[in-house]
Amino acid sequence: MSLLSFLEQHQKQHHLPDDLIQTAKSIVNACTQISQKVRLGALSDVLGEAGSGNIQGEAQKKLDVIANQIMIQTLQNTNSVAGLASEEEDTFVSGSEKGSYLVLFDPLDGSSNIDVNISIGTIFSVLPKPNSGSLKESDFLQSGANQVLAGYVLYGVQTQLVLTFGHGVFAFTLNDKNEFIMTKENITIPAETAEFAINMSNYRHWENPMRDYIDELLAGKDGVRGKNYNMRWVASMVAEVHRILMRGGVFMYPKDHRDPSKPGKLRLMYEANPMSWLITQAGGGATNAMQAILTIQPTGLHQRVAVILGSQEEVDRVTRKHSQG
Ligand code: P6P
Repeated sequence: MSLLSFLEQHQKQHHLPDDLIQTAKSIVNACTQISQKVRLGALSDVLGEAGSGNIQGEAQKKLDVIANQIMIQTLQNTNSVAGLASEEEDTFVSGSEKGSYLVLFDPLDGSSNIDVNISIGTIFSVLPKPNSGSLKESDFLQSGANQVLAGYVLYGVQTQLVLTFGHGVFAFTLNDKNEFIMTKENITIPAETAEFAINMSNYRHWENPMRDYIDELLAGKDGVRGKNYNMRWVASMVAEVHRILMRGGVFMYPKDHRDPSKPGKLRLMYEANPMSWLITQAGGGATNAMQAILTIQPTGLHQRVAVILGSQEEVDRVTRKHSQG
């Protein structure tokens, strides 16, 4: 089934507004354009540094800037989109006065992987515009529970779109005609897993409950967990989340002591919230080690958060260890 046929059927089945479907199509259109840039790499002069930085204090890659421009230009020309917020923009960008939706995105997540041809992705989150009248930043500061659409496009071995409107998680693969065709439906995650993803080089910076949890995994079948675990770390959240949706696992980017002002590395609004909604829609769990991520009331567009997400049994164990202190 094509994405267009799926959207038509899903809209009828779940009474989704026309404007939301239009917003989804516009996001996918932008990501298809990004995919065409990404896949050519050096052949289209899109690799390397842009020579600029963003509000996160990060050096931008050329593709970060290109992907951001494609998302903004496409969404600003979409009547249903009232405004957008990007990881690469200091504040929000206004869209159509007639728009009903706010689109928040990380245009290209995993940028450190671009020049070495490892999977990267675009992450998006859609919220309803809460008030009539002129848009303000506080309109974006809604908890993840308010999302009406979320997903990502993974530019990997295949280009895959994964999304949810709150009625299950669906995956689509881009074909040689640049059309997305559904390849998985109603994706679910196993509650148990033997695979974890974390950047182990930060071990010395973690709080004790996180170290204790990881020590248990490393002890394998000789320890309290009674089974051996495998580890993966791609340094691209989209690739990690996709792997977990395909075969289970747990992904962690915990709070650490390197910068006490930052409760984590990942951004709540356009990384943690959309990915947490996908994972929970697929039957998994997602917390900041203390509370469900989707219940966090945002205080800033670019605020960071600790992220523990994936197979429910592991997320529960990490969260329990932190609540016991
Ligand atoms: P580290 C990419 O920069 C990102 O935001 C996520 O996609 C990824 O999971 C994480 O940071 C990687 O962080 O510290 O391992 O480079």
